[in-house]
Amino acid sequence: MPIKKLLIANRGEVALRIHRACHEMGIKTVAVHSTADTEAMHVRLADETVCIGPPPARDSYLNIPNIISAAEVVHADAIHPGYGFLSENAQFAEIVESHGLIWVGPKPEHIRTMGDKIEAKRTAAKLGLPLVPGSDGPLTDPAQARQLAAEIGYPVLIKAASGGGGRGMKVVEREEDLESLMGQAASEANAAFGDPTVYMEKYLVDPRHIEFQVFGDGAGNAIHLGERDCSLQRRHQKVLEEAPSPVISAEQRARMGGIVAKAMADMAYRGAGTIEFLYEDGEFYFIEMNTRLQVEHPVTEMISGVDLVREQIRVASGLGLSVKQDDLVLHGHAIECRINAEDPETFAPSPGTVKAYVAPGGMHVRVDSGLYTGYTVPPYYDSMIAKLIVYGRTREGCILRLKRALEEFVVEGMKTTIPLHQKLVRDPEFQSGDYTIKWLEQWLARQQSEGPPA
Ligand code: MV4
Repeated sequence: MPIKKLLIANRGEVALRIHRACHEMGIKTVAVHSTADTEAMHVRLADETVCIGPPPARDSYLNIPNIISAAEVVHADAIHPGYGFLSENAQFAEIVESHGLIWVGPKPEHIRTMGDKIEAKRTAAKLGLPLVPGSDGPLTDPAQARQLAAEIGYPVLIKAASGGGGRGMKVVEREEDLESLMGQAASEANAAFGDPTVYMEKYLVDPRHIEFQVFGDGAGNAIHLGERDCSLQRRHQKVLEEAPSPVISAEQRARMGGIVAKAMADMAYRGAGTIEFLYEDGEFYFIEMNTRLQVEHPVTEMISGVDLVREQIRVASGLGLSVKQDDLVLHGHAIECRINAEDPETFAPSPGTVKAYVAPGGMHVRVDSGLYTGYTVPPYYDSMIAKLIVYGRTREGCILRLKRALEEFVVEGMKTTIPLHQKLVRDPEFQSGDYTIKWLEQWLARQQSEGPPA
C-alpha cells in the first residue's frame, strides 16, 4: 500500500532525517512533539503537527495512546519510530499494525526475539552466525554457573537477558567471585529492566565493536551493506563511527556479509537491521541484533549511495528493495562525529540557546542536525545535537576533510564536543586505525592528566 502521510514518532535530527526522505518521496509528514519541542526544526518543516504531551519522554514520545490518537486525528497511514524511544517496542509495533497503520519497521515478532538477548543468540546460532562461547540459556544456579565458567575459562562476563547498552554486566575474573557477582548482576538487571534473567559469555578482553548493516524485504530477500566500526565509545555511548572498518579486508567483508545476509533472508527479516559483533584476533562473535535504523546509518549511506530511510519506507509500503546485492558497490570511506551539547572534558550536559550556528559544507560533507540560530536545546532529552558525516575516497583523505570540516563548524551559546573531535582526529593512534573498545576512555584519561597547555 502506498504511504501518503507518515507520522514521525520521534524528535531531533532523526525526525528531520525521516521528514527529508518522505518529502523526496512525495509523502506528507506529521510531526508529533512535546511542549518542549514546539520550535524544533522538524516541527517547523512538517506538513502537520500534533502536540502529544509535556516534556518528560514517558508522557510524550513514549506515550503510546497519545501517538496513536494523533495518527488517527490526522489520518496518517504510517508511523516511523526513528531510533530510541518506541523503535524497538514490539508491543507498540503490534498496536500500530492493529490500528490499520503501516509500521515502518521490522516484524513485531523479530523485534521481540532480538530484544531478549538469550533468544537473539539462540536465533543467531540456528542461522549460522558465530557466537561468543557461553551459556546456551539463562543461568539457573551457582553450581551450574561454576561448571560452565570452568569449561569456558575465566574471565567470564555475566549479562542481563533484557539488557543492552552495558547495564547489568559483570566481569568475573575468579571462581570465588562468581556467585556474588551473579547475584549482583541479577538484582541490577531486575532493577533496570524488571527482569533478573542473566546469562554467561567468555569475556573478550579487548575487542573491536564491528556491526553489519542488513536489510530485508520481509519476503525472504535480504542484502548487507557492509560493516561499521563503532569501537570509539565512552560509557557505552558511541562517539565516532566509521565505514568500512579499518581492519576488515574485502574478503572478510564478503564472507561475513554473505553469512549475515543469508541469515536475514532465512528469517524473512523486514526492514533495516544491525548485527553487532565483537571482533578479536581476526574472528567475529555475534553479541546482539538491533532491529532499527541506527544513529550511525549515514556512514553506510555515504559508502553505498543507498538512502536507508527511503528503503525502509519502500519495504514498509510493499515495494521491495531498490537494490540487489550484486548491484551494490561499497566505495571510499566515511566517518561520523556525534556532536553533543556537553562539556568536551567533563561531558556534563550543556543545553542552551544557539547564539551563532555555521555548519560546515563543501564536497562530501553532510550535517544532520535540527540546530539553527536562536534555537534553544531543551534539557529533557539526549544531548546529541548534530552529526557531522564526511566522505573521502580513502580513509586518509576522509580524515583530512573531517579536520577541515570540524574547523569550519561553529556552535555558540553552549559547550559542545566539537573540540574533542578536533583533538581526536589529529591523534596519530586514531589516524592509524589501530584502536579497540577500550582505547577512547584510556585516551580521554591521558588528555585529562596532561591538562591544558601552560
Ligand atoms: C562483551 C564484551 C566483552 N566480552 N561481551 C557492552 C554493551 C553490550 N552491547 C555488549 N558489551 C560488551 N560485551 C563479551 N563476551 C565487552 C562489551 C563492551 C563493549 C562492547 C561494544 C562497545 C563498547 C564496549 C565497551 C565495554 C564493554
